[in-house]
Amino acid sequence: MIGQLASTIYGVLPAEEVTLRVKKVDTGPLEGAPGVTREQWRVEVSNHTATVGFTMAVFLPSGRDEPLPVFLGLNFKGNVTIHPDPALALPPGEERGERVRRWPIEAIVKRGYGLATVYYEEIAPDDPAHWQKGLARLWPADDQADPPGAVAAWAWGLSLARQALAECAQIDRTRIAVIGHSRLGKAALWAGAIDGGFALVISNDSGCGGAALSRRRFGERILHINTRFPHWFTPAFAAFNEREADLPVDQHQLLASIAPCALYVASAEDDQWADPRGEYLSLRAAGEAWGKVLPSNPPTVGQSLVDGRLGYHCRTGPHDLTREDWDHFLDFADAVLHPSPAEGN
Ligand code: GTR
Repeated sequence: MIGQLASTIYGVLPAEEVTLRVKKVDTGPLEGAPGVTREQWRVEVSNHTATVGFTMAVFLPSGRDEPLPVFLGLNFKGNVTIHPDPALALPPGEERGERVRRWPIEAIVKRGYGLATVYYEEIAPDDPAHWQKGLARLWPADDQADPPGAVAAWAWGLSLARQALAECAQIDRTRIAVIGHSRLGKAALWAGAIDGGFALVISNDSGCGGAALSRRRFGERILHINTRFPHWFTPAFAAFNEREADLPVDQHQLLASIAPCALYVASAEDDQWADPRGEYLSLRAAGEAWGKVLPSNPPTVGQSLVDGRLGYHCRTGPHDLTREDWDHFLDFADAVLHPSPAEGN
């Protein structure tokens, strides 16, 4: 199944041997957040031709020795935007702390998790002319059949970031969750499919090319996405522009290929572009891979449905990653990753 998803949609990752070098370049208390330690890691990925690096910001409960579960996600605007701490320094030009509301670091840490994040354009610039200037520099230049696109590059970056985290004594390598919103939700899902090392995959409003069924032809369609973002998928995907019925695979098979890892899909009611119903039906159709039969209709808006290692909610409001979404994710993660919350919580 993964082979067909790769050849039709995401592209086939070259079988490149790479080595990782991880260096902690900064550590200290997170400003204004008692009990949280900030770290910045430089991760260098090399093969025989080049070395490409990225900076991962890691937030951990201070003074804890036992290995912790951790959330890993790419961010849209730079590590500097997820918290106002002046020590966070990437990339230049962005507004410090501008995206704080999407990353409730203190709440996550209080509940006994770490959080790790990388700026997605450091993995692959989101630009049709330049996306290959990131990690894709490590891929061979020769024309391969079904070459990967930027979503696959972001997913590969998540997999490498997971491997870097797995080497850290403070992190429990068996309890790493990957989370992504929107295009980064597509990348999180593909990361969960190609890398069996995650314990939990969370897709938030990932829509077309993510959790939503393409054959429903609702909201964003393959023609839209391939026209606006010609660099996201393998070129062969464009053959299905306005031909969804002919697709040999659909997105429930992407979700199914994540099994037996725990999976949570989240939608937003006003985000019809991402087809909330299509996201739920896709999860339902994938349920068999976990031995689950989910109800025919999604749960009431604002409530979550959890059945073993599968979860879903649709909240009110627009396309976004909100505190309400995180509260559901944390409740689900508590059930599948069993953190030990910080004392006094
Ligand atoms: C939209 C795109 C969606 C989604 C979103 C995002 O423009 O149509 O597929 O990826 O961007 O990532 O914010």
